[in-house]
Amino acid sequence: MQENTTQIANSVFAEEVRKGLTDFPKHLSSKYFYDATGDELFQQIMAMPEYYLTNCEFDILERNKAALANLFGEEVDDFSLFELGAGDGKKTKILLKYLSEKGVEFDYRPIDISQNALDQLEASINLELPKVKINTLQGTYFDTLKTIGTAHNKRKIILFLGSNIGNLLHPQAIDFLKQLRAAMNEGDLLFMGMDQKKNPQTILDAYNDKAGITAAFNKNVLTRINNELGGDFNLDNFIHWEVYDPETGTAKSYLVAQHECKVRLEALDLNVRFKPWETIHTEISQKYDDEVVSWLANEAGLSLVTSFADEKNYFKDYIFKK
Ligand code: AVJ
Repeated sequence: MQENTTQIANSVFAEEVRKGLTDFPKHLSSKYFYDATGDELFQQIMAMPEYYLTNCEFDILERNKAALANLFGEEVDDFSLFELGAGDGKKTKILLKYLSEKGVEFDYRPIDISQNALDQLEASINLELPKVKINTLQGTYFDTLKTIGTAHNKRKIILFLGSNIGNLLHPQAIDFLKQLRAAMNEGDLLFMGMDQKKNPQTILDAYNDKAGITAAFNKNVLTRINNELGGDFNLDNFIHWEVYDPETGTAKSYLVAQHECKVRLEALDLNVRFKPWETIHTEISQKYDDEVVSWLANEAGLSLVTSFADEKNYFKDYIFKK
């Protein structure tokens, strides 16, 4: 079963890579950054001083945990806390700890694409917060939304932290929010972290750190292609490049070929040519403001309940209802 799922996942990866590298201009999806190495690199990114997002959201949760516990538990005696893309749960543990110390009835249902991440999260929760009832679910956001469903018999609080939604272009984000809405009942809440527009230099620094961790993270997609699809990308021929458009709030990551080269992808029986300075677009990290957030919510049929910001207004967590 596990093997089967892996094979299907591999063939989706293979076909998306074929499509992306034969398109013009070339592109690869940022969801393929995350294997064991990519997870580790992302942990390092979250610990970098330039990557302000994590600290900001950590502060927001820390300072508002009591208010959040009230909102989540309001008028119900039990609820389920779902989390999409839970990762290591570092930020969520602030809430889990507070709720469990206050004796609030709830269960925690983290969802992640990585079974490895879920296993580690479950082990650490059992150790650090043994009173928290945890139920892990492996899968993509889209698969698991169906599982979350409207049939769930308790109030659902759906957490989607870290501005993970920023990987989606607005039309995709609206579509995703619509699917979330469809999984919600009256009274359910969606709690979503969304990184804010700010000084463009601050954003560029966060996505182009001096130590080169983000560059290594970006190039990890090429390493995966080399390892999993028999590729022979020379990583040194590619540079990490970040641009930010302050008008649209879109940060974009590229890998840029410094020299002409030919890459062989054995598993796809495919040869790919790069001209000098040809690009592969690998990620978008969208930045928001209140107007854009209201527009997205409105398009998806969600309404804004309230929001929480850090002191610098770098980052906001929004609460939506159906
Ligand atoms: C996990 C999508 C929120 O876009 O900020 C970090 C990923 N990419 N540095 C982001 C990422 C480069 C991150 N998200």
